[in-house]
Amino acid sequence: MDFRRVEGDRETIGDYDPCWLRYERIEDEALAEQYRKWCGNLTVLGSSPILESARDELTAGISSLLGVAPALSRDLRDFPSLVLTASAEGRGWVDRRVWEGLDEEGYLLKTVERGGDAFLLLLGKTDRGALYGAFHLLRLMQTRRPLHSLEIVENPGNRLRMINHWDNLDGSVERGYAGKSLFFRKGRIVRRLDRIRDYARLLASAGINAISINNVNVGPDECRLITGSLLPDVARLADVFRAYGIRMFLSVNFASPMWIGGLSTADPLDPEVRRWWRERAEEIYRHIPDFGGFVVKADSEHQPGPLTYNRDHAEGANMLAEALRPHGGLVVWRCFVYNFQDWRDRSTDRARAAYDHFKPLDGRFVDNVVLQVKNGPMDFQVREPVSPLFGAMERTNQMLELQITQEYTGQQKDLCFLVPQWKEVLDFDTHAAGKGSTVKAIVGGKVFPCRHSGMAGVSNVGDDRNWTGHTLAQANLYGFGRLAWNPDLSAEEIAEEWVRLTFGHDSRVVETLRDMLLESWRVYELYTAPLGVGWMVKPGHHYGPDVDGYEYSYWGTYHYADHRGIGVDRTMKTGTGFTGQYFSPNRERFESLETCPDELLLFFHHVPYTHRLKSGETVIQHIYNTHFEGVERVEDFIRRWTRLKGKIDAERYEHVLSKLREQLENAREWRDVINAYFFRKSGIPDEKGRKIY
Ligand code: GCV
Repeated sequence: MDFRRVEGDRETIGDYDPCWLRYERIEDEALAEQYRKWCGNLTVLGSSPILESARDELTAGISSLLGVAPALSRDLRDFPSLVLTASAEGRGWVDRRVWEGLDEEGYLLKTVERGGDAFLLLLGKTDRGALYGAFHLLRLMQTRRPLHSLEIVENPGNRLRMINHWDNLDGSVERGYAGKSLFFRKGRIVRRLDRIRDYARLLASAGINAISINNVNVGPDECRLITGSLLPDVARLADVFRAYGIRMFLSVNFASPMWIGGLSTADPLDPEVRRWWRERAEEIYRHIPDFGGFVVKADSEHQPGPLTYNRDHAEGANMLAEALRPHGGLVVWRCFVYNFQDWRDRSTDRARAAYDHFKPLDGRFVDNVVLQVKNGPMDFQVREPVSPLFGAMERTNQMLELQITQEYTGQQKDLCFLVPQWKEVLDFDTHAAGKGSTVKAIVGGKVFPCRHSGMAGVSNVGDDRNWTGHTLAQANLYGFGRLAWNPDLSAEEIAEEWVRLTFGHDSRVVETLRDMLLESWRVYELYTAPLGVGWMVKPGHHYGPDVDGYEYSYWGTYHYADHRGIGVDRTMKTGTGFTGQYFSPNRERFESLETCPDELLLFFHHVPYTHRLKSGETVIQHIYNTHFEGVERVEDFIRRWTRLKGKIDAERYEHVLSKLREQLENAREWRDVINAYFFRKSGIPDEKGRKIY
């Protein structure tokens, strides 16, 4: 495949996939002609690096889609057909209320009548809005939508729309399944920035506005990122992202004052420590004036933190926030903390940990701290309930953390489109402030008056030619960005949009791929851990089945399967009391066996294998049925995919086919291991008499 593209006056030759920014030539000449009328003369009013990016994107996209480059001008007297601006002149063409209704990153796409003529106005509230509007216009053409009579007003649903990388300075990526880091190689920052620029384009086109580039597990080497030794290079990366409206963040190690500052303590109340962080912040901002802030994993999985000094998370986070505050920076403090529980106590429940640690601190964090909460109380399992922390801290900024990289969901070998899962999370009603307090409303800042909130996704990107290991996993990156911009989009809309942008408009291709994506999370769940119990993965790398392979508990196993039954009793009545962390009526719904949803049954309850689900099946029969079905569904994916032969370029066709075959092997292994384990444990045969290995 030739990925040579002309972008504005620059030519980028990337030996890598353009993903959803392919801009393939529109073959319907009549439609192309209509588009040319609107895109032939582009006038740009104003100038800034971001506006230039928007202009370059329009120029490149239009040239590629329509076969002619727009004539560029800076003067309205040149009879533009398209005006790109965020300037006062643009405001004159719109209703005052519309203008005032635009958020900082919002935009308007509107057909404006002028003296018997008409032109298309692309007006951003700021330059960033104009850039998002440019991508929107290109998307309209890529998806073959009409451009006449437009009146589109868009504001982002989340203020922070962030990507978290878990990249290490040596070039490796923790939980990365797509090659090496895009940013780092052998202890240094990469020199060539053209691929980074294309990455920034991809992210901005999906609506992302913030990025942290290094792993939250920050080693001594990575501490250098906030020192003069690497900051000039970090600043080069920040420049590239800035031109696409993306602010740079760095993950920091709480013990940095000791590791690289020569201090004997990292106690957040120590004046020397505070001074050290203030000086670090000053130096960072000298290099990167719009630096976003720090992402911090503290007192979690061997990372140091304030608890060592008998200080709590609020004292730790506030100390860093104080250093960043004069510069407008944020502290993104992660709530993935489950250390300091007494694991020898058999009633200890990791699911309780984040809430137990953080809820008592509500109101104690300063307003440039945001707590970043994983979607579930455990760790990105194929199915878990929503974390009860959402909405539980009404005086604290909160954001949602999702995992785009597929650590527990097939590692970009298996197809698993995660947008349907994320939709369930976003639409979950916490009832924190009564009915309608959905997660999306909370992290969108609409329920409690928080200054900073939004969504972060752990990146699934590496330097593989197709960026994401599995080409179809690009849909997860795209889907995360689109949902962060607009959490009300449906999974169906996002899937179809991504397929059209990435694979074109052949109806068989669109339908097959869209449906495969939409089914894939459920299919993955069918052949892996059943009914919300989670894990059952091989320890360490977390791919493939190992029912007792849970490595995080003192007692080894956690699912409590014996010859009678399985599941974790997290009820208030007889279990760990975790259900009590939810607001009513969720608390009662999960507490009761009668109302607990089937798919989460084993997360909340310990039941005999003969327990009947709402579906009418027993638990054991459900396990057998789903595991046989999971394999059949992957076989069906392969059949459906092979019918697309000839309709998709050979490279991507063969690549996906080989991934699906690998997935089938994995699904078979899961089926056999899980079914055999539970047959032996329960002694109950499959009522359909199928062979269990
Ligand atoms: C970056 C899980 C992963 C770890 C990851 C951790 C986290 O435990 O297995 O690799 O560490 O989550 O989110 O901090």
